[in-house]
Amino acid sequence: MTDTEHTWSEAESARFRKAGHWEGVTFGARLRRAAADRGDRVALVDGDRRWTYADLDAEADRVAHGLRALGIGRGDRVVVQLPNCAEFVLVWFGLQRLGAVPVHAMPGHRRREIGHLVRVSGAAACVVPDRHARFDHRELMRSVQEENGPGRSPRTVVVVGEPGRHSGFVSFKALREASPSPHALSAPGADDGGAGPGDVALLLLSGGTTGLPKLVARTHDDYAYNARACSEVCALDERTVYLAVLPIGFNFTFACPGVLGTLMAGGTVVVAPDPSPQTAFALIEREGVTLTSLTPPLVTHWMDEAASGSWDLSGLAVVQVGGARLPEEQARKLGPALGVTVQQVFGMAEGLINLTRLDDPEDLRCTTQGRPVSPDDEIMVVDSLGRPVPDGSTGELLTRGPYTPRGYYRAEEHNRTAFTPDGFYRTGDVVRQLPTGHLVVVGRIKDQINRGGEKIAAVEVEEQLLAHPAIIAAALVGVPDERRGERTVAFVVCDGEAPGVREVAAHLKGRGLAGFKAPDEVVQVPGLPLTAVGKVDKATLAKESLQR
Ligand code: OOB
Repeated sequence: MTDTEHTWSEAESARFRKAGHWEGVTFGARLRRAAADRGDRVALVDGDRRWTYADLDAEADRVAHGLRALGIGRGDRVVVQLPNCAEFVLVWFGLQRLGAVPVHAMPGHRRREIGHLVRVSGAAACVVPDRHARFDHRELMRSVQEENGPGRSPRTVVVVGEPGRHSGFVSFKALREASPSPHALSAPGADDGGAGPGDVALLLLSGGTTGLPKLVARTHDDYAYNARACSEVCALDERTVYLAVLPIGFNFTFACPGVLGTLMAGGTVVVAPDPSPQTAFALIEREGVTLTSLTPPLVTHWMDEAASGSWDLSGLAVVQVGGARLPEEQARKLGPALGVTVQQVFGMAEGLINLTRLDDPEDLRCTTQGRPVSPDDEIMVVDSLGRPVPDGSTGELLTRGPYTPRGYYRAEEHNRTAFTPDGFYRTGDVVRQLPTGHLVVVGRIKDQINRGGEKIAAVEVEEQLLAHPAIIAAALVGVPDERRGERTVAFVVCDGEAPGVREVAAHLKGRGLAGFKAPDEVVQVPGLPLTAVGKVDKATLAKESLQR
């Protein structure tokens, strides 16, 4: 199987090229051109450190040179698990320069998620911090290597910070300093390792509904279009200063329009080391930030801090909110509270991005989740039998288009049900489409919980709950929560007394699961209710938990 098997047919590709969506330029080549066109403009800011486009280009060469010396080359996958820091961007472009493929991991991922990413992608290397949020990522890498057996992947670990005593771990500093000079790579393929625009440029992690998360392979052509289409809707230009508040590897932060959209428009990306309003507001003042993106749970904190009146946020023009449904009331308050235009973003790692337009009437901006960014995004709203519903009725959203690949990466079996035979992705989201084309997200049919933008596949957690000696049956359910939109409740059937929330969290942590997947509440029940066809009746469980 080739990695580009789930991309578009030759006829469709020709259509997207002809329409001008796909420009036929790799990310490595784009950076080279940007350095030539606007080398002295500031591209990236992290604390006191600044990189112009020329610096970023030279840095990509240095990193590429160092990685190449470690045996990494075109097509190799490299898991990047870094917190918000400039190194994420430097490593990302260093990999692009080699034609290698970054796999975007989240800082909160642990042994189970990282081990899975490494195995599915067949990663040659991982790039991690030494420690972050009181967690030692070197230990995590060591246990992944151990789990995969002697000599198994990842064979190389690059550490931003202190590599420690682990043999074979390389420091990022040493790696980049080993380069003899900037522009050390020699032609041909000096810009992108000889990668083609239709090749896979990166792998994104899907929110997931299955026991093990799926990966989405995005090509240079499609992902650049994703970023550019969003950037056009947001009217970005060289004056744009984007603040990366959410995890930088999250598709929303990275390319909707985010980091890539800003760099492609000639603007400046500022990295926020944490999402607190205090940190962000200080950067907004100092750097003249014009655009940022948030998930709904951050909105309240930001409004509270803005109300203190001690910050000058006058440069900030647009705040995007997405990843989970933004309640209308908050949408209406946020604009005036921060003195900005609020833009709703309904997107997915699988492709399709919807944005409210900056000049949409206020009602549309506050009550809808936007409309597709590309004129060639196809939308279908269907009933449970897959038949289109009448206009304006609710149903499952299916989509196909120039930046929505036709299948998950190396997931043949899952693809048979996740996509229709004619290539539409079944989002699992229940929506209603207005005559203006705007979508309103009203619910979900996929077995996934959206905890304020953090996606949790119920089965993944249930499988691990069953590994607890006292738990006989388990169902993870999302119930409404004021702050996060949803919180998780684990209903468990036990032999004897049920473990408490803390014990369950410790158990899941011991199983290597990311911390945000631990249930917010554990409820013991004598048995799980079943539907007429014998599935666990999660709707009834959710209702019961509300009545408690
Ligand atoms: C973003 O991407 P993912 O892959 O973490 O999650 C996608 C899912 C969607 O299928 C939907 O269920 C939910 O997250 N979602 C929203 C939403 N935005 C995403 N549900 C309601 N309202 C919204 N505004 O979450 C993502 C990727 C790119 C840009 C923005 C978000």
